Amino acid sequence: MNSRSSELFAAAQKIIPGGVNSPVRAFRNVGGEPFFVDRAKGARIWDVDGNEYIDYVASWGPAILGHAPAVIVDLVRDVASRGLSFGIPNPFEVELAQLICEWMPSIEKVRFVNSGTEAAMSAIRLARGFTKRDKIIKFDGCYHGHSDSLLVKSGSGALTHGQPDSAGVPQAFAGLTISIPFNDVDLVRKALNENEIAAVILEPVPANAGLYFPRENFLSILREECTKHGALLIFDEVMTGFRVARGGAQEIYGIKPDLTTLGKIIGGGLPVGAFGGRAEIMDQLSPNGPVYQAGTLSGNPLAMAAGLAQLRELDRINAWKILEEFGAQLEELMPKNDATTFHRIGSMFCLFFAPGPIVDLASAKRSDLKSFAKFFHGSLKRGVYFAPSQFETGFISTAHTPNDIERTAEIVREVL
Ligand code: KE4
Repeated sequence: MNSRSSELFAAAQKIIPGGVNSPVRAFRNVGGEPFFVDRAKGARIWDVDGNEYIDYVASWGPAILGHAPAVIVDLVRDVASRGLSFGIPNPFEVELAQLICEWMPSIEKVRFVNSGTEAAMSAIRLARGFTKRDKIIKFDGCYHGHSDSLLVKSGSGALTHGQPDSAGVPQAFAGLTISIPFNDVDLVRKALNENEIAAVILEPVPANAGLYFPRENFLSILREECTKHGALLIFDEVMTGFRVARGGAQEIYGIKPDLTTLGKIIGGGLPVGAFGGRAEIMDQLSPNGPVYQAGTLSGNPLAMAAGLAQLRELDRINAWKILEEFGAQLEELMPKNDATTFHRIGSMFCLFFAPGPIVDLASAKRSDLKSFAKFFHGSLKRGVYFAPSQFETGFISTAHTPNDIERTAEIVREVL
């Protein structure tokens, strides 16, 4: 019985909508009540009632080295003692920017913000300012944070105006976004032919509707088509950036987007986002150019230091090799049956409760959510914490061990 968690949740619900500060945490997709965290270390989380879990949510991506890695905590503690925020340039901003530009050559200049939402929102405004066009294309199932232009789903006529994907988004706004099924090259071509498009934004490896992959050549066709039509190609690598490879998904697929959005890992767990790309585009940003964008805490020393410590450590231990080994071990041990489909890239994975192939939101939505919910709670009861939604992705960290993964696979087999 999670008494302390229940008390806290009851109190939270009185003063915080849904008792949470981000909807997915409320367990609405799986039923039951969320637990409240007391502390976390490495691959482990303990809730306020003393229950211990092997964690595969990793704060939705940032905890790629596991929780509270000394290399980050020690540096943040030291930097904090010299001031928490200045609103004045500090050396860490330059160092982290240099590292990002070095590891992601498509990024010639980068600007830091405080969330992935802010990064995507700003990148869209920049693309509109640079191209002097208003319309954008996104893909059903791809999530780029909650800015109005991006909370849009396919319109009635797939290629006409999008429809709001949330109350409060004006139709006038949504109408400037065209949302298309992922992997549908013909519809993208048609949309680009029939409209003046400022940008095409996508997660190169969609991980917000469960995890699925671009079809052969999908990304290179997008690259060609955007170039042909003068639309900017924006890769949202908030999740995949520095996780699936040192240079992100763009390194794996060999595609150079015009702009990239980043977040999560580059903040080491502290609030962060970033967007960057071709210098001629980025120089349209204030104070150089006419596209305004700003932020009190953008580039703050704590998030910059935490991000630097995390990225440097990933490089020092060649984390991507370790993460690939752990991911392959989990995949190898996962039960194979025709009722479920297991997708993985590096340390990102998803177990769909649906037969394959799963290539877009529509196919992901065939998943049996009741079975997923039972799987989630069965695993949680046995000490394994997966994302509380079928439409999320799991993350392995370098702090997991082969034993953790073996234990996890045993529990998954038991629960299934
Ligand atoms: P934030 O504003 O939540 O920092 O980032 C938005 C965002 C942008 N782009 C991608 C590809 C993302 O995955 C996200 C945020 N991811 C979700 C996890 N599915 C955050 C979890 C949550 O909303 O609580």
